[in-house]
Amino acid sequence: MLIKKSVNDLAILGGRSSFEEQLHVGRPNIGDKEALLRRIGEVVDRRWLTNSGPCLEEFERCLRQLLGVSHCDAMCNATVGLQLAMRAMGMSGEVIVPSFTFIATAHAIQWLGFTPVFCDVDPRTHNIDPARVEELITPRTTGILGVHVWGQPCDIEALETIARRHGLKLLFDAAHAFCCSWRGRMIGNFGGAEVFSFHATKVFNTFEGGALSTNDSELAWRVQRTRNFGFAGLDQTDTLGTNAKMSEASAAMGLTNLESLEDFVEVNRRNYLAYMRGLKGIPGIHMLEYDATEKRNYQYIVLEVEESEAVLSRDALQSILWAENVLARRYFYPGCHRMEPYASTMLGVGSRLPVTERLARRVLVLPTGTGVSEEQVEMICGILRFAVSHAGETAQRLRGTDTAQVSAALSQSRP
Ligand code: T4K
Repeated sequence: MLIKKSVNDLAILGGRSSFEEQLHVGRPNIGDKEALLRRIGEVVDRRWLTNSGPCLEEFERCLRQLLGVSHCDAMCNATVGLQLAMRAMGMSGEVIVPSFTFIATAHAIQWLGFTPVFCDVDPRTHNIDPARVEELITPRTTGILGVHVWGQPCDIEALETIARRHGLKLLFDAAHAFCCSWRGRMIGNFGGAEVFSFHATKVFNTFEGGALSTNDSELAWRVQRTRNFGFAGLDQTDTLGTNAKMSEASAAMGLTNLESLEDFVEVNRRNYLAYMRGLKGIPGIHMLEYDATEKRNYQYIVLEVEESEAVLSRDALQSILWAENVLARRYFYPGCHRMEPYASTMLGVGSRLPVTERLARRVLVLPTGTGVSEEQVEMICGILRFAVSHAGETAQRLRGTDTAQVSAALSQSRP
């Protein structure tokens, strides 16, 4: 292990990087390669590559069983899954959504020609704040799109109450929450529907992919129709549809990765505990704690940096880590409301989103997953501890360095 003895040993100040290879947030977890190749070989031999083949049917059966839900339809990705869900649920006009989420959530609404109305989040959970939802409801509001950020469920009960009281549809973006529970029941069972992402960077991936789960049979039927161009039979459509199908290769990856899902979560949990130990007591570094009494996938290691205590800003710490080849991410900087096409059409919206704005300045997400070992976690914690314990000198030496520029330059070196 490379030991930093003076600030000159920090890679950002000319020292050697702690890691030879870059450590990413969201390196894919991949199960048994032999099993995957065998399944893909069978797909090729069958010459049945997509359109509800045997792999997809088996995969959907496994998903329903795992989630304890009556319908779970695999999709090409979560973004399109959210669009299908909103259409099938009859949303229109305005949809209330947090700004502290990946841009896909807002874009899914806007893509349908609806208006995302950005709501602030709870500073403790980073999830949509039900206390702020009601004040945003107008005669044009038709739905609430909650996001289970970092795999921590929203305040489902409070959102259900508001939705019921105002006759609104309730949909959950569960992109982060596969294999998580709320009050002992699996995510996938709540609201009108929930949408998972199985993107490469998620705890469980199908290369690209996602799934929509619901206990509403009519809704599921509409989603199945629209997923496949609206076909009701050969040469016959009965509604507007799109192509949101999952291929057999993706379903084969899904079946294979399901066999290792418990291992993936266990590795994440071990890394999470190693981070907890390693970061304990570092001034200004606060790690998000998961509820150990519920199922969690521990896919995101989320820090909040309090600059007044750490003496280094979140951005400075990110640049320090990047120079060491630890590609920490500022999810969800700068907040959807500050990204286009929203920033220029929703001027001033930030003033009603103080928590979102604060989190966008403070949050830093660290690498985990099966591509990261506990020893590497300890090294990452060691770098952060060293930087913060030498914060005064480090900050002084970094003065005049545009840390954003350092990160931008380093990002060019990505594969
Ligand atoms: N709702 C929420 C709340 C979401 O977080 C997301 C996606 C969605 C909806 C939409 O789901 P999908 O439509 O994608 O199913 C990443 C993911 O691309 C995105 O799926 C995810 N959220 C978001 C939180 O993170 P970026 O822009 O940070 O991705 P990128 O390409 O920088 O990948 C992250 C790191 O992962 C890279 O540093 C390298 C590594 N990586 C990535 C890929 C794709 C690999 O090592 N191998 C790979 O194959 O958004």
